[in-house]
Amino acid sequence: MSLRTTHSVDVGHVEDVSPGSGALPPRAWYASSDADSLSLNGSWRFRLSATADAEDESFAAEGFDSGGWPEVRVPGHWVLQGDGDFGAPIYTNHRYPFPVDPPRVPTQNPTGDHLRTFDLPDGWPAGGGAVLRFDGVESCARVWLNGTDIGEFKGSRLAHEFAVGHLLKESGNVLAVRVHQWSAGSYLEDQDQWWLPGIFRDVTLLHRPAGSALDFFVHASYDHLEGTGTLRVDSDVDGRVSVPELDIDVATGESVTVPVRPWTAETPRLYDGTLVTEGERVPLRIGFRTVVLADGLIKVNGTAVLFKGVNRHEWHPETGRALDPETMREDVLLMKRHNINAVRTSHYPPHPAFLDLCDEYGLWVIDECDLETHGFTEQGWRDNPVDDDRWTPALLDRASRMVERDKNHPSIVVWSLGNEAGTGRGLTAMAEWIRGRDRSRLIHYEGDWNCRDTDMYSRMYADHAEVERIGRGLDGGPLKRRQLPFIQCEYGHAMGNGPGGLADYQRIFEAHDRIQGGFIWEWIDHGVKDERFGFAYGGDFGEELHDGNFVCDGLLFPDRRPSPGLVEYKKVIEPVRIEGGDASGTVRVTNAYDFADLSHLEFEFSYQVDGFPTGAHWLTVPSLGPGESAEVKLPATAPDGQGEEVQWTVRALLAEDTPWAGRGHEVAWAQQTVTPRGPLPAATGTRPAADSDRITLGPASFDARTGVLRTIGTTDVTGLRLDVWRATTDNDDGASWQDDVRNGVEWRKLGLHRMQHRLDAVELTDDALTVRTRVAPAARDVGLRTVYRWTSDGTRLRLTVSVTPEGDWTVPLPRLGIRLGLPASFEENVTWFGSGGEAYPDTGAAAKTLQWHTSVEDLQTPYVRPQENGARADVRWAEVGYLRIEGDPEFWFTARQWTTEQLDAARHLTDLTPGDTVWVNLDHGQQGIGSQSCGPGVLPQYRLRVRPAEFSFVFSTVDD
Ligand code: IPT
Repeated sequence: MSLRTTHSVDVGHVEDVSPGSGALPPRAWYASSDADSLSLNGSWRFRLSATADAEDESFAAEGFDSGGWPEVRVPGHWVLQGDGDFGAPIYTNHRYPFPVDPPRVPTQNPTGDHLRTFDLPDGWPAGGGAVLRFDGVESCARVWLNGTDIGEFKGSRLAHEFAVGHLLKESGNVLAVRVHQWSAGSYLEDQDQWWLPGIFRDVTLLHRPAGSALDFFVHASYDHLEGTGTLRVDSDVDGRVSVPELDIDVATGESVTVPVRPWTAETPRLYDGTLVTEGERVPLRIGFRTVVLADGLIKVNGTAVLFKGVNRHEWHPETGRALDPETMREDVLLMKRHNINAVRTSHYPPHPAFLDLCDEYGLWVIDECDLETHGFTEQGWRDNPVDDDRWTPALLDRASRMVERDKNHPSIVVWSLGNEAGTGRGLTAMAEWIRGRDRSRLIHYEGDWNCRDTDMYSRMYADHAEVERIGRGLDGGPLKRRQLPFIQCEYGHAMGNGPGGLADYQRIFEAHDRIQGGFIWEWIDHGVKDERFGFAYGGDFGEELHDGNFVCDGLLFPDRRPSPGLVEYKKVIEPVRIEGGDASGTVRVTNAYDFADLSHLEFEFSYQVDGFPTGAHWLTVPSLGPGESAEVKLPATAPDGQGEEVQWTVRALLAEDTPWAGRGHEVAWAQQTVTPRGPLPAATGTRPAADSDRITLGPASFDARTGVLRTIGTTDVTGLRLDVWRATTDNDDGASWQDDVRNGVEWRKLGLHRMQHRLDAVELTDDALTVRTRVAPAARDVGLRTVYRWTSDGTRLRLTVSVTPEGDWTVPLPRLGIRLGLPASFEENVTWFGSGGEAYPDTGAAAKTLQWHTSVEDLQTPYVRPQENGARADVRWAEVGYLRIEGDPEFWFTARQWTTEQLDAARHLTDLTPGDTVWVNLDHGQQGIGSQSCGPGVLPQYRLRVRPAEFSFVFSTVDD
């Protein structure tokens, strides 16, 4: 049943499960070489109504006066335009933001009437037909041209075409599109993202000359044993296919086999060809490759591939899912530059131009259908459309629109039926249809744990131990599944700080053939640029239901700046492994590509003393084939560090410019310490002296009553004391549905954010000032006996902190170290020898240890929801303003212009403003990060267990 009133506006289709009516059958998406086309993007007149039937259809008639209407940009989402006059975005993860009563939708159904007029350009041919193409409209549209109703459609991220030649006029054409935010289609589009109505992809008028190509299917396979490619182009309209470079000139439908270079994501060789029909020339970009399931593995051109992938939603912080070509290219370039070789187009087919870029630059693609019904999980999957035959035509429409539109892309190796849609006959019908149409690719769907419909076993967020079991074939399951390869279609939830544990996953992936890699969730934070907050997330628009910052879980910040998670991933998946070799001075290099040799790389070698480079050499590495290794002699002998640490660094760099990065771009690297630094000075011998309210010890002064440090040289120091608290990360807090202990929640329950420091004694001896304390939360009997022992040699000040736990600690600590406040003027100058970027125990693979210099401001990582960030690992020494700190052992170094408490309380970056103190944390330990915001927590080896600890720092003053 759908809406029935006496009112005459026709809205029956909105709540109809059918995919629509009036559109042409789906076909390949291509740009003709010679047929005319007219972009109808641009400024359209716009009227927003609160309900689907508020306004009659007279606006679609010729001569309608829309003079008073405001304008919207097409492609675009109206809720992101109009300065709030056009409604606002809504973010929910899986809950439908409307009552679940399929296929009914709310009466309050924002409806945007879009109107524009256009003239045919001069020279638009008189003969032939014309097609009006919509590349994406959310979620349901009815279209009129020159007053004639030409049809309606759903399937937001799929192309829909209408034959309109008979309706076109030379000038004054009136195109009217009524778009409803909610429709029956919304039940099939419950992806975890903002709900963003509008005509968000291109609108184009295509001239279709008589005899033009309709639909065609390029079959280009590769025989890796023979080194030949076989090409056959099946075309609805007969014609010829030529590929000049290969001397190919054959009729459509005819096969030809010639020697070729294959297409792979690593070597994306494309051949330019042309399909010529009587009325049209269509450029082809042909990549020869063969995808099969063989020996239980996904093989391309005979070789098993390892996906080092990401899940990519389309996102731009200002235009939402309306992406310009530059943004799409930027995504691809960023992926290539970060060693990513695969994309799952979560959770819908992307703009077709993105797939062209994947063909061109080389990325394996899992193209996913625009289908998710996740919200039905709230009712135990009852009434799930994928298990209800009434919806099957809509599902098949979506499957066929994906396959037909995208079938000519060599980059697509797998079709995915959709995401999180439970199980049901509709999915089986989709898989059967796809198999019938395209046997040259494999089928994926994560929800099908028995692999009834799929060619691979796929899971999301399986923890390390389970992946290991799957790798070893010990996971059980039906026979069919046991014979299939495994991928993690989502893992490494990149929400806020993290994800942790990626290197551990990668080791497992690489250890077992059955595991063919994974796809990080996800590529980019979907923060909405917002004057109030910098970037807005769920709840910032006053939504009735929302899921907060769960929408910001990408490897890129919303403005596409790489987060430390992306830098980490790049290192973890690097395609060349460089390891310290034997003691005689060698380095072992292994080619971890699946197809490419190493001839495109050159290897730079250098020594560093105290983290400072001493000049570079080239390392001669043979052009190893995939999987091969070599032991290479170091090109120089190590310098004498004279007590300073000596390390080497090897960097694998692009030897030539490539389309995605220039010569010198770093692909992989490794470091090794050759001679460790000498021991830190004991810094003893000076006697502490007390006068009335001060104790002096070498360069330092202390409060005589409390034993608290006041100054070092001329530098005022405030609040130096033990610190165990960090502003919990999204991964510390975990997701509410997680069964495992969520540390962030436990920590707060225990009171670790409000530790009290009880002073037990201030003791002066001949060579030390000792301050004894007990640090513990109210209401609990657990505590940390903490002793600060200060000594000096006259110029340097040494602090040794000893921590002895008391009571029954059942959770790890967030951090263990000291914090201290320094003058705000020290903000500008920070130098350290340690990891360059942010690093925590399980996110430190990319921690390149050198001497670095920056400001406190630039040490911050701008997670959209503020949280613990910016720690530098393995720090030997740091200089903040005039204060030098050396650690024994190495420490984690963090500095901010606000306190941890302020960071913890902030909801957006705009809540944080610099105060008059630079707060520095010097940590002996940090709890790992894990991925519990939607995955496993911190692995045992990265937990900061509560146990006795002792660590020292030596402070001195830097000369200016
Ligand atoms: C999984 C979804 O597939 C994805 O769209 C996203 O929501 C992700 O989680 C979390 O950010 S579903 C989850 C319940 C495992």
